[in-house]
Amino acid sequence: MISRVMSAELAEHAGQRVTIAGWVHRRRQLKSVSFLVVRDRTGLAQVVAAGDLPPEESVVQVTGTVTDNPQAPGGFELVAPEVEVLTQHWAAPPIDLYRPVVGAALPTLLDHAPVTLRHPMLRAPLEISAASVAGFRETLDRQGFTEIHTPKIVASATESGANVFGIDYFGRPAFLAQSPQFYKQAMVGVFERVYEVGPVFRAEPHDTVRHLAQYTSLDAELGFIQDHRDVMAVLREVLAGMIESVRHRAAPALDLLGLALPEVPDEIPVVHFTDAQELTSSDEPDLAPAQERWLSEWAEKEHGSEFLFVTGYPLSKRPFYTHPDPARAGYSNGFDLLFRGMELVTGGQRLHRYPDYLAALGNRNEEPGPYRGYLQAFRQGMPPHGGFALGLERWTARLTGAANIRQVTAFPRDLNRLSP
Ligand code: AMO
Repeated sequence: MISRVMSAELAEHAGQRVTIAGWVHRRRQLKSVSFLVVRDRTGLAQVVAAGDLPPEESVVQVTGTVTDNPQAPGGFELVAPEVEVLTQHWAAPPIDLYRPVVGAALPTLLDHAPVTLRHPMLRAPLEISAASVAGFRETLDRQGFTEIHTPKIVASATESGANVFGIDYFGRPAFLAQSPQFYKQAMVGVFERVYEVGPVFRAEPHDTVRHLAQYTSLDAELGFIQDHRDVMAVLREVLAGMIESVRHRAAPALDLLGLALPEVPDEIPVVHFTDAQELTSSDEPDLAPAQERWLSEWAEKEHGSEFLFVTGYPLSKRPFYTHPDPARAGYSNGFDLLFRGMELVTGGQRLHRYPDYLAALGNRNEEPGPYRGYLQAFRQGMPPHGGFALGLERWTARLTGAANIRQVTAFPRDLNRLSP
């Protein structure tokens, strides 16, 4: 390992001779003096240099004396430097990484993602995303959940067959998993409480600002619940834990983007689907994006909450594994969580008795055959259970105010994009 001090730690080394290493973020050659700004994973460090400076995005190691200068990033800079180029750059970066990104078209940024993601403003959402996942894990670990890893090559669709990618699996038809749904349920029979952070795949036929063909699903599933409200209570804790983790782990990213984190109310407001319809004067069996936006604004106005649960979706609009509402025929114990105008989470209570699964499939004119592997879990006793899935990219987009989910996804996959 190259022995070095990080740019964020310069203050601790005032007056000492230290070595830093990173990328040339910017060079500025003025008449009498030159500056080299070096970027490492913790931030930027200014070097007062002389003579020819290596070009932007070269990798350098600089040894110099730490001196205070209120105008330098972090209030300190390196003087009397020895600059060593570790790796030359081979081409100029497609955009200046030291200028604000305003004006650069999203396709250009995405086409050059391996370089443009180095931009501090484009990197910041990914730091927030990483901190969110750490908070998700931390919260559930504390509550006795076990992390699982389930196959992404599967034999059947879980979330209806329409948007599933088919693949050739050694000559047999197979699918890319749309969700770890069946496996997380099966693993409730093993661990009682499980979660997974992993990629899922959706052959979304439309080019929208909130759909990707591959996204990261934060899934949880737990047994021994009364009904979906127990799942919603766990989700509330998870959201609070994710936000706390972002506050602590991603403070520089929050500062850089000038973001305020949302408050999770002790009780997230809940509206039943039928009331949501009435509020939005709709008789459609599902909520359209415009209705979700309206309901979110309503929750903010009426309840001062940026989060809103919508419960009791019509059973016919939810996947076959959804538990019906025992008190209201035709409605389910499934819920969505809206956050800042968009569906962020889907969850609910599941069926847990084997005959109920056979009946639910029968009602949808589906054969149990393709689900045989899944249904095994229910031939043995399964506790009443439920869970949820949160779309990580949607979360990060809502937190950072990104209008398009692609702005917060390192290498998005969509209808048109397979590279880089
Ligand atoms: P659902 O299909 O609603 O539910 O997905 C759960 C959450 O995943 C996100 N999401 C997406 N994000 C980006 N691109 C997409 N194409 C996309 N599709 C969905 C959303 C959504 O709320 N098995 C159930 C979950 C469960 O009940 O546990 C499921 O997958 O944020």
